[in-house]
Amino acid sequence: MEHTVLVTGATAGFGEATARRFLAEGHQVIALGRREERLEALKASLPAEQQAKLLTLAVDVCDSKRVDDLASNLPAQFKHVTILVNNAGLALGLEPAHQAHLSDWDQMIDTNIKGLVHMTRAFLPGMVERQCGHVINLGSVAANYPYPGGNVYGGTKAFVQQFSLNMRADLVGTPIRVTCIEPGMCSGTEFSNVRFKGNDAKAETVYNGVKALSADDVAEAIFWTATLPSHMNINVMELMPVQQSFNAFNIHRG
Ligand code: NDP
Ligand code: 8X3
Repeated sequence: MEHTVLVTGATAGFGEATARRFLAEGHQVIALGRREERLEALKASLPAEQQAKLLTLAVDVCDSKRVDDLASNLPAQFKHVTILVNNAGLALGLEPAHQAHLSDWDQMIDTNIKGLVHMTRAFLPGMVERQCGHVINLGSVAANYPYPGGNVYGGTKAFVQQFSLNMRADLVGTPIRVTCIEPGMCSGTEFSNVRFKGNDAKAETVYNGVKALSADDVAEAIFWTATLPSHMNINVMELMPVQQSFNAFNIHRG
């Protein structure tokens, strides 16, 4: 089946790689992001037959009015979205909770939780009506393993996991699928550049000596999940580089 895949945060990282993956397989893609010039560059980099299957929309997922109206304002060619990839998201800062910036917390909650929820509410009714759809949410290992400075970021991703599972509970009896993809350390995206607010040298050090996941690895996981036989649902997929694992409990002895 030819899908129409809406990917949020398609101007960089996982979202861009996911858009490219689905386009390369002949599917239609609606690519969203705030940076219009990146969307234009994505389109310009594609062969003509893929350009014809790509709709780019400069949308801030925190603009709830725009998001709520999105589904009813799509051109006819793209209006039946079959896969929604809620990927737009960010971490800001790594300070402990008592020193973190409240504005950073607000932006993470507005994007990773409220943006994702509004996108879902905008597109899910059409999927249920047409009895066809898959919502794929980008969670994180940060939902499952606390780490210092992860405070609100990890909290938003724990929300994404539980919201995904609760949607599965609501949608049983329909063919609609819901998946939460939870990557660990991934390099080659703008995630750490954004977290460290443009301090690219600091962002680079995060990945020193590690063969981390790549955006293409995550796009592959998303594509695989989305193209499994229709009776199969991946509820949660956690993936890490082989060089990443867990830590022992941190005991402070007084
Ligand atoms: P990038 O920073 O490379 O990409 C993030 C994308 O989100 C960009 O396209 C950005 O586009 C978009 N975005 C951010 N805010 C908004 C907004 N308000 N409205 C619309 N789009 C927005 O990050 P990654 O690709 O690495 O991460 C993608 C997702 O995966 C995020 O949800 C992240 O939390 C999660 N993740 C990342 C991991 C990693 O190690 N990289 C690991 C686990 C999960 P623009 O600025 O143009 O709007
Ligand atoms: C991104 C991975 O470990 O930086 O979600 O939180 S981590």
